Amino acid sequence: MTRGRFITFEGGEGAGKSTQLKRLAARLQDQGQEVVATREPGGSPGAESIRELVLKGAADRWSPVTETLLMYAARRDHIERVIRPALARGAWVVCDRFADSTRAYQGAAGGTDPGLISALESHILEDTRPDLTLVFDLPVEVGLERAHARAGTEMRFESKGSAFHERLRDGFLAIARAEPERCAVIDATGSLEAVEQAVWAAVEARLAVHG
Ligand code: T5A
Repeated sequence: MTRGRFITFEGGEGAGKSTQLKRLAARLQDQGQEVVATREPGGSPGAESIRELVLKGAADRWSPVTETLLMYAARRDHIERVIRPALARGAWVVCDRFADSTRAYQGAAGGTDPGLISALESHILEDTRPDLTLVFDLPVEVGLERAHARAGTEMRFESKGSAFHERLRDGFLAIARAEPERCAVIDATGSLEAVEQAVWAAVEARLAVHG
């Protein structure tokens, strides 16, 4: 059985990832692929319990290092129970946020030692690495406006100041520059249809979608 493909969606708040992830999942299913659409933190029952802990409450409820450890505890459970089994049976896994969010939120924006994050990546991810990462980029104020306009999701990271969100944006762009073979930057300022086309173009160009 050929291993499936692993695509991650990354970017700041309100970038449009969740919306586009659903559209990509539907397009891949139309091509006859089995698709597992999932998210972080969360994606497995244990990791969803950790999500409740880490995303609720005051902005300073957890320190960046504690957040890093909670994200990685959730991520390991998600990898073991959902991502690896799906890839092993040949499914395409599309995941709303993954390890780059820890690098950007807890690392670049939060100040956690990059050495700790790299060590966790190598011990916890092992060979479960994305084949393609779509980095959704847009000005901070546009993303926060969109995030505030949609109801019902957690607010803990949105409530950090604009300097935090600027560091976050720079952090994601730095990851994309450092790993251009894995990452594609998507201009997230366009219409839903324009962004969908940009996502599909990146997926078709880099991964064998058909057959
Ligand atoms: N986190 C996560 C860490 O700190 N470290 C980690 O390691 C991980 C994995 C997750 C939080 O956890 C943090 C980061 C996050 O703060 P969440 O609620 O899942 O929390 O937050 P987000 O992933 O940021 O989800 P958002 O909903 O904020 O952003 P999305 O998914 O990028 O955006 P989406 O699709 O929900 O769209 C937002 C709004 O904009 C509209 C949509 O209709 C929606 O109303 N929209 C557009 N409007 C105009 N034009 C477009 N092109 C649009 N696209 C979407």
